[in-house]
Amino acid sequence: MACGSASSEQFAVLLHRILEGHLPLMFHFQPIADMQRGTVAGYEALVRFPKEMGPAPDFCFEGADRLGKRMALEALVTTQAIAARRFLPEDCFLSINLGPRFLLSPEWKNVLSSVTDLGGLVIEITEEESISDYDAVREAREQVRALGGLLAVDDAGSGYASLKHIVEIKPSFIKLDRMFVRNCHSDRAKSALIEMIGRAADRLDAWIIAEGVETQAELDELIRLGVPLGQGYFLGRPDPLMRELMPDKEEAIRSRVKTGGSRKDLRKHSDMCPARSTRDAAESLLSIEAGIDAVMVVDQWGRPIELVERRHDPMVHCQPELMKVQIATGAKEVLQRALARPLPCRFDPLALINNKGEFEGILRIDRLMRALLDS
Ligand code: G
Ligand code: MN
Repeated sequence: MACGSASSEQFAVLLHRILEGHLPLMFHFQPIADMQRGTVAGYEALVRFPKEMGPAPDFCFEGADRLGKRMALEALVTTQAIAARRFLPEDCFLSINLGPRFLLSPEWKNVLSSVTDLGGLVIEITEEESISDYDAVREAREQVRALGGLLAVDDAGSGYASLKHIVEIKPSFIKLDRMFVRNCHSDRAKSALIEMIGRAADRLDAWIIAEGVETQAELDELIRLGVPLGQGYFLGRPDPLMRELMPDKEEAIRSRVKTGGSRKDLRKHSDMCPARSTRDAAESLLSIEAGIDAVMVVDQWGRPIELVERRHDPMVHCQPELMKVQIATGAKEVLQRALARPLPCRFDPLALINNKGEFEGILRIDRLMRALLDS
């Protein structure tokens, strides 16, 4: 048996028909909820093979592997998943699954050569295969970033390798394995671990996505711990359509965030700041608008690159190393990190970014200090 209920021969025939484009692939989309706002932040695309091949996609990929067709199958699935971005509601990202071996394969390079951008795409590196060449993975991460995409480490904590993946790959998202989430409200060891990984994520400017949220009690605990994103049957099942959250789930999040008083949102301490796509354009805006004292240079996906500020001496100052922070990071944590910078840039403003890595505003050290003193 190659996979599920099909015989080896049947499986090989079905696989061949898929790869030839004669049998369509289906996707289901599971919402990933913003656990501060009660909205959908993104969707994970989950491939669904024809029923006769068996129920679980993993078995089908393994079956394809045995036939020497895994890379071809991953290329097809990935290409179609990337194309599904056209169905995305505004301001949402699409998360797709990729094995590390595929990420380093010529087949992936081939997929990349046929796309012009990866804006709005998150690539989850799955944990089932080990990685021997992290340099190559970092290079692939940079290629993805240069095209506007972001990387995630999937199922973090499920095997010894995934923690190593986090340290080595420094992804933008860490998907916390559902093993940590199950009963996190009643198991202090689990909530302590979630908190610890959350703190590590803040330092990496990464977002945590809690997987496998199945109950209200788990959701409440995750919100209390300040986990920014969540996914699971309780919040929404995989569905052929990219659906919004049910109103009762939206309310479940919003009411908890209000009563819990744990809402971490740095936007309330931030200042608006115009953005331009080149340093020249930023400097010229400063020279003509006397009322503006800082302009952010952003890339084509709106991600901050450098801040150009009006100063008395010298007249214009460009930060060598811009510090970026996520909206849901605690103000105290941010200050501690900012003040650990070398003296010449210790008090430079920080760039606030959302979960797509886009620039939201600047954070000034004096405002943050005042907010903490007043709290
Ligand atoms: O490893 P990965 O996170 O990509 O796994 C996604 C799988 O997890 C999908 O097959 C999806 O159906 C399943 N899944 C999604 N939400 C939940 C959940 O709340 N509980 C469990 N047990 N499985 C889930
Ligand atoms: Mn996944």
